Amino acid sequence: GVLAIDHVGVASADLNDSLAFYRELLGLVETHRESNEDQQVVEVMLAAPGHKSSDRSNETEPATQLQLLAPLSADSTVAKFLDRSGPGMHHLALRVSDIQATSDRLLARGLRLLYPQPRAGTAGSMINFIHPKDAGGVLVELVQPARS
Ligand code: V0V
Ligand code: CO
Repeated sequence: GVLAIDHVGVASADLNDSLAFYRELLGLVETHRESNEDQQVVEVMLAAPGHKSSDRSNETEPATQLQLLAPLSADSTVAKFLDRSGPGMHHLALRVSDIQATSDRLLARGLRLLYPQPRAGTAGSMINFIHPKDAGGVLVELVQPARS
């Protein structure tokens, strides 16, 4: 099942501008940066500083992050998004324990996944996406993290 909200993806036309806003002005902390050739994006992950587990939540999952996305080429889905919609919220990523099991359940209900098999996501994760038309207008990413 779903373990947590893993990240929120924001499409950026200028990573330096976005980092000036989220990192310098608002104080989020950069945790990871990677180019994903398959997706043709550069992505920067940011987290809130001092995120701590509370006794109440008994939380064991890592914090939800912000994923800034900039296109590596005009072929990138993010380039197309920026052309059509401009910068802004792009996708909602749900962390799952077993992406295959979750995918099978969604496919059995007739929802469309974008890829027949999971593909390479950030930091060794496996990712797939639910078509926004089958998810209330939101591009929903499923992400199964790499084993730590
Ligand atoms: C398009 N649509 C969206 C959308 N992008 N709705 C919500 N959120 C978005 N981000 C709408 C669009 O307005 C259309 O609605 C409808 O979906 C179908 O559009 P389309 O023209 O047929 O399709 P495209 O060419 O706009 O492509 C949309 C999809 C594409 C979702 C198919 O963006 C895609 O393949 N995305 C998956 C890969 C991806 O997003 N990679 C970047 C993140 P109307 O106008 O018909 O009503 S990579 C990442 O997150 C990584 C690596 C990670 O986390 O590890
Ligand atoms: Co993502």
